[in-house]
Formats: sequence, structure tokens, C-alpha cells
Amino acid sequence: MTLPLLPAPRHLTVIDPGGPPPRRETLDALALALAPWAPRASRLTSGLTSGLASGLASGLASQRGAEPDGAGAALPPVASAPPAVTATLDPTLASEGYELSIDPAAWDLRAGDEAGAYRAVQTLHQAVRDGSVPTFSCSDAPAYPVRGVMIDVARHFFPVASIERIIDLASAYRFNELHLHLSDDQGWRLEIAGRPLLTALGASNDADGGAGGFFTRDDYRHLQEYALERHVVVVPEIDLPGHTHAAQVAYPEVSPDGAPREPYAGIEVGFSSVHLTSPATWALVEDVVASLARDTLGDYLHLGGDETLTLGRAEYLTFMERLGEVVARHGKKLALWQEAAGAALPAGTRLQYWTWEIETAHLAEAARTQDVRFVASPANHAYLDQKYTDDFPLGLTWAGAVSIRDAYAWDPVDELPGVPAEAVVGVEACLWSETLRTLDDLTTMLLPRLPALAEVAWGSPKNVDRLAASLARHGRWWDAAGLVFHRDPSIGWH
Ligand code: TNX
Repeated sequence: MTLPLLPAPRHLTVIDPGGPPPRRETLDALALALAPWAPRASRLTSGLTSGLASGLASGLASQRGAEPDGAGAALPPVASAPPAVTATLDPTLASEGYELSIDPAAWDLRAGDEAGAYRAVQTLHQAVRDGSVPTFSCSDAPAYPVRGVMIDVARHFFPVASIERIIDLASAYRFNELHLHLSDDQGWRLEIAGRPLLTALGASNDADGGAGGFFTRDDYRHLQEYALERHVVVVPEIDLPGHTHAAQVAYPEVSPDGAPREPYAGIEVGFSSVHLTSPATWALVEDVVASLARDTLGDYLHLGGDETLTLGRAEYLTFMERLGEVVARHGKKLALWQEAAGAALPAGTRLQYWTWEIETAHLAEAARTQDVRFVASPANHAYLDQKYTDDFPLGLTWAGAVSIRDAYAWDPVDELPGVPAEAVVGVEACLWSETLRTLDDLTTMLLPRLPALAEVAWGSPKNVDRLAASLARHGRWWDAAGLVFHRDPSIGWH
């Protein structure tokens, strides 16, 4: 099956009312997104690597206002004259916000910034049906500035090409962060300057006792650049002080007992911690944060902090505070899992909420007393590693099954009692990989729940019927792009 073609835009006029024309060079991202529309069949059929294919696989009709899925004259397909396309930067629009006005003769796009133009193009792709686009106009802006997708490459490793496909999907659905969970008990997945054993000894294993793998620093650079071209920022996570068995295999001197360790295969959590105060630990932390800060293009480093079941609360919090100082000294901002609420953290730290099983009063307290903000990843809505239904072959069930509806029908602010709405800055879908081994496994868990979650992140009005209709249509794009997805029986797939 080949993907439907769109007419190539005859010209692209970029108008920046506040600045010197032309601004083509500042709209590189838009140009990148538009370029594949030129009907070059080889690119269009090459799966999600082409911008058009990723666009066609893209998100839901989340626009407030007119409904591109609805009635309205369809634009004529390929053979007839292409429309004039006008793109205008309009600084009065919100960051990442945009307005689209589409009719057969002219496509008019206004965006608050380049990212907004890029998101608008994704929306335009969403409106494509069988080679035509309905006449519509809409205006949209994201409800949450932080919209992330997390992939666990530690329990099972996924190569660069697989992560690129995940970035394609994330950007098509207008997410703007990719959180890479790069270390855990089973494996250390990122080359670190000056600490070769982390990857030489800590990477050759996975949760099944398989071969593992890791990203070189060049791989990491490439992934970040690939993501940024699609307006997605990579947030790397090195998990500390727990989930550190692989680091202890590489450098046993950071273990509480200093004893050598064999690689760990399995899916238990909470059993490992580095020695909290030893000079060896802090020398390693220093090297890891220095390398990560130097190699990371974005502002945030995620340093974990979850599930330290062997530690006392006070010693844990002291460790997290010292970690905050190291990250600040290296000029980066800090992201941590919710357990770290209660520590004195640097201004701007992000705390990531994931479970109601841990006292959430600490989160409200942190919101009251510190300059911290919150990203919502409640496991019963946003953990896309959880099974769709109890009998689903992939995934875990500790948070209960997460249906499409569970991923769709929730409000991030409601999940964080006592935290003011303005402190809730983001939503993140988390894909842990204890049971996920291939790209097909990842996409099976993401599709169709990721598009549902995207609607939460954009704050679109909820409409279950419209969601179901859109997903059914997207299934065709996913098929065409060779993406394996879950044919959930609640959707009337075409
Ligand atoms: C909890 S979420 C974890 C992970 C597991 C995940 C599985 C969090 C901060 N820790 O270590 O992989 O559940 O769903």
C-alpha cells in the first residue's frame, strides 16, 4: 500500500510582522516538515522516516473550533492545482500555538514560534484523508508546556533506529520531550567520558540475560539532533542512588559493601543502592554528571531517585540534596521521580509523579515551600507498559490494566491533590521495558494509547466518539507505515 499524496505547495511565503523579511532561515523546521510533501514516491513509501509518513501517522483532531474530521469541502486531490501556502510568525500567539485556515485555494498558517509552525504542520497532516484535506480553520495551543514520552532502554536495549521511530511518533503526536531511561539494575546504556567500564562491563546484559547494548556519545548526539529537528528535546535519565546494580558491576567500589557483583537479569526493583557517602560514589557521580551535562543539548538532567527501598528517608534525602548541588554546579536543571519531594532542591527542579502508593502530601508540601514543578505520569493512566487488559500478552499489571479510555479520560491536575494547577507543567507517557523486547513491542503498547494521551497533554475537549473515529483512521496510516499496533476491539478499525 502506498501513502496518499498531497499536492506540493506552489510557494511558501514567510511573513514575520515584527521582523525583517524574509525569515525562511528561521523556519527551517517548517520547511523540513513541508519538503516531503513534494510527490516523490520513494520517500513517501519509505515508512516513518519521511516527514509526510510521520505526519500521516500523526495525532488526533484536537483542534478547538472547527473540526477537520467533519464535513466541509474536500480539497481536490493530486492532479489539480496545488494551493498557495502562507506561513506567518505571529508572536501574539502562545509558544507552540498556531492557527490554521485551510481552503482549496490557500492554506494559511500562523504560529507563535517555529515549534508552533511544526505542530501546525502535524495537525495539517492529521486532516489528510485519501489525498485530500477538508476545508477547516482552527486555533490550538498546548495545555502543558512539557509533553514527554519516556522509553526504558535499560531493561531491554533498543538501537538508534528504533529510537528514531519513537521520536517520529512522539513528534507526529506533538509531544516535545523524549525521556530516555538510560540506566538501571540490568544495564548501563550510555557511554560516559572517563568511565569506560560503565559500558564495557555494565551494558552487556538485559532483563532476560540477553546481549544488551549501549549508545556511544556520538549516538547520543545524533539522537538529540534528530529529535531537535522534530522539536523534541531529549531528557536523559541516570537513575540514582537506587536502580544501580549495573553501575556496581562496573565499579564495585561504589557498592555499600564494596564487593564484586555479577550482572543482574530479572525484573525485581528496589534492591540496589550505591554507598551514599563514600568518596568513590561521589567521584563517579561527578564524572557521570559532568559527561552528561557536557553531552546534553537540553536543559534538564533526570537523576532518578525512585524506589530506594533499602534506604532510610533522611540519608536518602541528604543524598538527593547533594545530587542537586552537583547538577546545578554543572549548569543543568534537575528532574527527579516523586520520592525526592521533601529534599531541599534547586529552583526549577521538576518532580515526576507516578504513583498514589507513595505519600503524596510531600508533593503538596514541596509545591508550597519550594520553587519546584510537577510532571504527571500516573501509572494507572500514563504507564503505557501496563497491559491493555489483564490477559494482554505484553506488559505488566501492577497499576491495573490501562485501557485507551484510561489513557484518555483523566486530568493531570486532579492527580496531584494539594498541588496548585500552575505548578503542574507537564504530562509524560512512560514505557518501561521489562517485557518489551522489540520495536514492534514498543509500538504495540504506544498505539493506540499514545494519541489518546496526547489529547490530555494538549488539553483538548474530551469526546470519546471522535477519538475512536480518529484512531480508526490512524490505523490505516500506521499500517501503511509498517507500524505494528494493538487492534483494540473497542475501535472500529477500517
Ligand atoms: C516502577 S516508575 C518503576 C520502574 C518500573 C515500573 C514498571 C518508577 C519510577 N519505577 O522501575 O520499571 O514501575 O511499571
